[in-house]
Amino acid sequence: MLSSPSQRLLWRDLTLFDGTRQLDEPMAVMVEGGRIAGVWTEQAFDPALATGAVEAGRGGVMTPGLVDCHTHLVYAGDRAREFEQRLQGVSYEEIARNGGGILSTVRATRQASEEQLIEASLPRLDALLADGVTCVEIKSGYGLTLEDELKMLHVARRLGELRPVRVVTTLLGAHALPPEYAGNADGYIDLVCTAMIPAAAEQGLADAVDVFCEGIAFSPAQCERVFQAAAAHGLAIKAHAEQLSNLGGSALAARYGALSVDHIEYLDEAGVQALAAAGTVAVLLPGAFHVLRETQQPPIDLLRRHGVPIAVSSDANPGTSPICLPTLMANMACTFFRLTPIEALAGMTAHAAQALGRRELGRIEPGAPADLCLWDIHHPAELAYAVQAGRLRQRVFAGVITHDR
Ligand code: DI6
Ligand code: FE
Repeated sequence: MLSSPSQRLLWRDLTLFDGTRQLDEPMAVMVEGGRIAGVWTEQAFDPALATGAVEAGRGGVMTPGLVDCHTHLVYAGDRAREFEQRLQGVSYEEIARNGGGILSTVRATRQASEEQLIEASLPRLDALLADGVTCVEIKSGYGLTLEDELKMLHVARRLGELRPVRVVTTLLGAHALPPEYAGNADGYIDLVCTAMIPAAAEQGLADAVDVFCEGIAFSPAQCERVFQAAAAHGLAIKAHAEQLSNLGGSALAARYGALSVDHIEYLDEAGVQALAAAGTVAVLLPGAFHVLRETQQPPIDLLRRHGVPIAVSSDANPGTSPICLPTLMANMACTFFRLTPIEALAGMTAHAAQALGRRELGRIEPGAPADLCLWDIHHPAELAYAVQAGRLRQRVFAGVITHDR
């Protein structure tokens, strides 16, 4: 059944993962007015509460709607040819230095109209939704001109109007150096700081600003200028850091109060301490680890020891993670990085929401927005254990059932 916003909905006999832990007892959950109205153990549930409510489901595993907190979902073209080159031994960095990689997607994205970008991106968004996503972050970063970056952000916002999903947008102007600025990275950073960030902020098109702090991208000093401009315009800060080498980008971002630092395979203990001190979330992107055949492990034990919240995300993008199956990311976070299934699920719900500065999401508790998934499985760990599309029985967005099998 699909429901209407005015209906009070009730689920009984649930195995519940609430965003941080699995509850021991069978649970009941009620939703009303777009929010979670109540969460009870079956034992404590008063049948009088069911009066006037529609029983929407019985049994199964309920989790918060998944939050995919790091994607590059909007782009044109594909990079299948580059995939073939990499299989023959050409490295990601070599391809980038020869004008391919991110810049090949930039060429295709600059040529695409907003309508064409929407048409290209919707199937990817639909794949995320079919696997339980109710909130997705979408970055720009394949335009690299003022106009094309704003075009990408505008498309991201429009995707959120076309589908029942919360879209959080991030300006990633400092993703790669566009060919027009070859040899003048500081000049390009000027453009990011004095044109892109002010325009995106003024037009309400970006919730956050991100950078790629890496040898093949921008230096810590250049990223710092971007952080200063973002802060001056009241935008949150995120960073792609320590993905291919350790430049100290994570600690720098943390000093600027970053919501998250992402990738972090090469992060060291000083960096982990900086995250802990700042309350910055560490976002793991196992899809990129997999596609790049990376062997450097992110410092999971150090993150645990210092109490840094760990999120897991798809990094859906045409180069390093052309994968739109979030539950596969939970599986890979466990198999590659030895997260427990519950850590991986927290990483795709409560901690992912924190990485977006949206702490009200990713949790099942009274008062929270009612974004929920009901899965046809027996135990939450199955979401990470098995790799299988189609396990989503119901998807609830803002208190309304938008998918029912
Ligand atoms: N790191 C990544 O893994 C993606 N961006 C980034 O800064 C890759 C983007 C791409 O190759 O298109
Ligand atoms: Fe990324």
